[in-house]
Amino acid sequence: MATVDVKVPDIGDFSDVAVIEMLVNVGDTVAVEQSLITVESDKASMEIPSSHAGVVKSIQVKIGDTVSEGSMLLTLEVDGAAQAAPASAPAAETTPVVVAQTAPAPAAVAPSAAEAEIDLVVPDIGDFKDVAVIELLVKVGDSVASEQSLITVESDKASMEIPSSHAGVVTALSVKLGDAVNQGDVIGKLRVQGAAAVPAAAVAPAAAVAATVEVAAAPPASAATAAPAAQPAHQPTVAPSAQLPHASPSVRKFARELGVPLAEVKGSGVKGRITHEDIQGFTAAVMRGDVQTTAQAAKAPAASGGSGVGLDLLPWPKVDFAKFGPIERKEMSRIKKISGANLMRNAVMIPAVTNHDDADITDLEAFRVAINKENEKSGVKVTMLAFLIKASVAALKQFPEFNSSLDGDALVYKNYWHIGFAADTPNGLVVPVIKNADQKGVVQISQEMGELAKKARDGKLGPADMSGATFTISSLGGIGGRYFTPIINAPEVAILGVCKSQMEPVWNGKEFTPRLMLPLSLTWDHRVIDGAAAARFNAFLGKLLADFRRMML
Ligand code: CAO
Repeated sequence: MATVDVKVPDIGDFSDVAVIEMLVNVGDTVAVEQSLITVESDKASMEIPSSHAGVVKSIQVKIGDTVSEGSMLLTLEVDGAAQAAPASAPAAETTPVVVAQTAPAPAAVAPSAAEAEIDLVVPDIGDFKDVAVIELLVKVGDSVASEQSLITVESDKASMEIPSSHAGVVTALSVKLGDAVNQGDVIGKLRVQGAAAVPAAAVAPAAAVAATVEVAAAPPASAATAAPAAQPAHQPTVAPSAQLPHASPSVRKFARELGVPLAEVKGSGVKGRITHEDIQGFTAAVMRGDVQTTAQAAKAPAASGGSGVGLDLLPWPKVDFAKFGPIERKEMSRIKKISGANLMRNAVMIPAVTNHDDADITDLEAFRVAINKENEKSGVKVTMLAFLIKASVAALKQFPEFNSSLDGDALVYKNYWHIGFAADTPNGLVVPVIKNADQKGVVQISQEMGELAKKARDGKLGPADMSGATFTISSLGGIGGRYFTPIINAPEVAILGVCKSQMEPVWNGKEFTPRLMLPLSLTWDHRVIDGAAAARFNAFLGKLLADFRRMML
């Protein structure tokens, strides 16, 4: 067995593009032209194909790395025939799979009006002529966003998603599957409102529409020797290799966002192509328990004894909101999309219970105010949250299962105390982590928290700042509210929610006295923790906060 270094081929003007997806692992067998990684520039994403067939021996790049033409990607173990091909030449002959380009907005728009109907027109699609419509991605009545894909067309070399030039409601579609279209053809009509109803040139002269293009990789000359006989030298197919699922870039992206393994989805489109609906159907089937992904099957406990009934939920309601009044559609931020998927999993998969309690922080708050006054010049403000982090570490040491994680049927107890805190940012919620909080004082914790919160607001937190937490605190104390039910940040097993403290009359056995009471809401995973332990945890925490001297005991 010989080895071949696979490098980034000629990728045109793109240099220093970021690796956003690894499509193979060490040990995988790859075919010639099979996509290895996806890279993304500010204009396009692109799949980089393999110059040879073989088995992946080592991978030299990871997600987040930047690569250019000639960058080393991986080393393949190849057989004799493939080895005969020069190692560097085939790489230059492989064609990356381009997944997004821009083209000028083509729509001819009706004169200015509050509401108007415009033609949906095929934009400049380069040299492609008489390309067949292979997929209708919208139907009459659908609300579409500007640049949302409307149809997929396919030539003998490429498939391409034709985007909408405007946001609006589709009122007519004048093409059907199998029709051939060219640049300038009208494919439907769109009802647009407000500014969008003004002619496109007047609104945004430089407006560009994204045409998503997936170019079929032209097999290298060496493929004739290296490729199996069943694969002809020229395969006018959209997918980069027979081993990769046949799906358009937006469908691949959709599957990635949902965590759907594309290779396990059966395509119902033309030539077995996987459609948006196939991904939705697969997800629904997994949720119902009708289908199990390979990863789920591998993780399923041997003696689960489950009925496989699943959630069997109703489909998500589809409402044309534009029917009832003006609407505006905005993509959610990246952070919201990622945290949303995580929150959904945690909310659905964890049998969570929340215990509410109050801690008397009258003396602690007086102490906090006093030391902040003393240290006014230091620039570091000690926050209540820093005391809560310190007190939580003491409670976690007292009740170690709160600092554990589930691993199958075992509990992993962590002998380190890294505390995450939820931080509200303009782009959404993030959870930076104070590492080794047990080894830090309240002043240092306050200082680090200030720095991390600033980094969070500036969008500069790195993965290392947000990983490794063993327990999380979500404080809404600076904002308000009484109690809430925070969602556990898996694989942690508990989270403490804190609301705004307020003066309350508290009975001391003889009389009501005004005390500053802090509302605590502890959510815990009932698979790991029992209600009694949760009540004890809160009581212990309350005692520490009521008299911080207990921290020394
Ligand atoms: N009770 C009463 N007042 C409180 C308090 C509490 N529990 N906690 C903080 N405060 C006060 C502070 O003392 C401060 O008052 P001063 O300005 O008069 O000193 C003010 O509220 C603002 O505090 P803060 O929120 O800026 O600081 P913090 O250390 O308490 O919190 C941080 C920092 C990053 C956690 C916070 O800014 C934040 O983002 N909180 C939101 C977290 C969140 O969204 N959680 C929900 C997750 S579930 O969706």
